Amino acid sequence: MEKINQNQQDAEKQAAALAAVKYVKDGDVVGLGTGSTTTFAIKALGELVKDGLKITAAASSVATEKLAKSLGIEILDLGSLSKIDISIDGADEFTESLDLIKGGGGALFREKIIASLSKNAIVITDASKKVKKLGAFTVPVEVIPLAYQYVFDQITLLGGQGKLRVKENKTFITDNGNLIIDADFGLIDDPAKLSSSLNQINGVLAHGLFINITSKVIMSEGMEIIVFE
Ligand code: ABF
Repeated sequence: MEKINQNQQDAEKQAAALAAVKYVKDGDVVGLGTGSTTTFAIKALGELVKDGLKITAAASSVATEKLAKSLGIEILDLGSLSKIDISIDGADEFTESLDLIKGGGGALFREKIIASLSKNAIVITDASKKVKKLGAFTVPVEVIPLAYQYVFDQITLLGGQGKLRVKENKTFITDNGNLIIDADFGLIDDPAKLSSSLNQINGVLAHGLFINITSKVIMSEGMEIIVFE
């Protein structure tokens, strides 16, 4: 049963990815996110580039950059860009009001910069990511290492339960050399308020609440594509 579900979920991710790629046109600067759903989109873009699509891209992680380059997609220096035409990225949770939790893969800072620069920030997901209220997925908070304990304590004062992210039995270090605290706030009644509170904590580089950033969410459910905007 498990295998069938995995194949079904991959088919949904691929369908959402192909629907998003249709928005990309010649001359676009494309923001590329991370995660398995976005990987389908990057591979589809690679095929289109092979067939003559003229795009350049900015990558939200070292892994994304490597994959894009291997497919012949020209990568620009994110720090030099003042705008991105369209970005395609995934999410861990989303609501119908386009509030997201992202950062399960640890690339939330560059993902947030790319989405913030994008005229059209598209998020692609399978149906499992849609929620009524954010919060079942913990909120990733990227922390400058020397501020770790201070930020941990501030998260506690905000009512969150923080946990230092560990991967393969080692402390997870982001592409930017920082730590991640995964903060459990329970179901979040006011994501915008929590986002603003987290933004004000000195030592927080970024957090995974994406509020008023996303242009549309393209979700696939079974054979159906549903666009929330
Ligand atoms: C990225 O991809 C992250 O922000 C998010 O955690 C992850 C989702 O991955 P997947 O598409 O594999 O579920 O967008």
